[in-house]
Amino acid sequence: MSTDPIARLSNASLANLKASVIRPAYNRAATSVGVLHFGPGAFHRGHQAVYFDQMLSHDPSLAISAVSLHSDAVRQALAPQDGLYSLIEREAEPTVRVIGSVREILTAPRSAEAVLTRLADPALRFVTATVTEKGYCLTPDGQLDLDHPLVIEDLSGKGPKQTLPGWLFEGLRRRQRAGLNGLPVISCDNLSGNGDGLGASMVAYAKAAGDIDLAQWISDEVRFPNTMVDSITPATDESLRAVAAECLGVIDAWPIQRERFTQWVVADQLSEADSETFQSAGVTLTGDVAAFERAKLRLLNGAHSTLAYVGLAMGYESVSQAMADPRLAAFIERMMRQDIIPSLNATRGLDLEVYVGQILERFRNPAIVHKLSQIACDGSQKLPVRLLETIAQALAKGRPIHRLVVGVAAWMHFIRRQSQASTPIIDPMWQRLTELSLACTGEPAPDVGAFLTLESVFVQQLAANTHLRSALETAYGHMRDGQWDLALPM
Ligand code: CS2
Repeated sequence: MSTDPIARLSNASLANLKASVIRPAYNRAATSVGVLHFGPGAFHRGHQAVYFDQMLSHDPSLAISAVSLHSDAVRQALAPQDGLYSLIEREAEPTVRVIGSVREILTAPRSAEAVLTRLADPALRFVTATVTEKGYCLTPDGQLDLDHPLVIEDLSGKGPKQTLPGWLFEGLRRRQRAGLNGLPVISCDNLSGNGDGLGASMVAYAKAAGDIDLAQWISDEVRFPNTMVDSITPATDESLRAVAAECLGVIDAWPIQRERFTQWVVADQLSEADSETFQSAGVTLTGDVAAFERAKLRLLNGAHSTLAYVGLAMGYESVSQAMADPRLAAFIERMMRQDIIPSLNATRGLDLEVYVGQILERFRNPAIVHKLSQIACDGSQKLPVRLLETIAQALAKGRPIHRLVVGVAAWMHFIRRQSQASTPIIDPMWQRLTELSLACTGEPAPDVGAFLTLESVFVQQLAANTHLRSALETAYGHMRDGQWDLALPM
């Protein structure tokens, strides 16, 4: 074990780490880059990069080139560590492992040519992405937003690209012109039909760029499998860095923490060899991703967002703390079982009632401090797929919505409180949300009416629904008055 207190995690210190640390089970020097990932944030490094770390024992050509679209922070933290970082599974019996799958770290605006060269590398096998919901520049109905300022800039061809579609367009165009094959482009974000949406976006982008031939090539040669991704991954903080230093015996500038549970479901569209490699790492390949994806987005993420906004209003800071409130926990469980499960279809390997129980147990994990404020970010991008689709379906089927609207009403209060306390709203729509909520008075009818004008959150059919408006006003009024017994209807 290194006794040098300032030693960093690196190839050189790997052999001297504490014996309890799990190290890469393959020879890193013998690996080569076969995956380019856009958006190497905490979730990627706690999820797909860990799966590829396991795959590397099976196929050494699947190391990762991690490409940040904007921030240089990941490169600054991990380049001195030869791309190595630690993953701490926060359970009653924690484990610490060093992940070696990231071999190259690029920050796109600084290394545009290197990114495009990697995208056009004949040895590249997969492109993956975790750029969060806002990174796809979509309209409310899931199409590429050609009026998005960054998409307009990328299509103008001036300066380095700024969006995922922009970079993918340039890279796929190089592959096509070099006579290379297409390759699987795998979205790993919490979006409904994430692969279908990205594929349609890429064709639309190529057509908007005037390259009809490339649009056809993308349609014919590039696969965009839908996926579902899941592992609760709280943001890294100083306390985690201290835990990592203690466990490793060296400094890791950016350790990752997550729960032990992890799941990656990918549409069965890979080659036989790649399917075997993915399955060797525990990836589920299926023809019915939609069932898994909708269940996860609506049950886990829908409950998460409801817990975040209601829990913050009730003074809680973390998921497990909010779940320790018996009334709130009972409300969340009833909403999941009574209101969300009826909107879903089970499928082989997915028992919805069992799945709800597993999610609630994961939420209660006392070893995980998952901040409600982290989940509360980007609500304008999250609520449509997590709660509003379920509400729309319930309205269409005549099912109750009085529990489902609670998270939406609580989001409205959250935005109003943030604005009126001059606390920054972390959301791509922060300007519009600030303007709108500063005019809110707490009166349910005008306030709810104002939020319902947000067309990129509430599609017209929902915004015009009087039953929804009335249910939101009722919930909003109870919350304003702190009447939680009424605000959390059982
Ligand atoms: C969370 C998700 O921050 C959030 O919005 O709901 O990141 C959640 O932790 C993951 O989807 C779990 O797989």
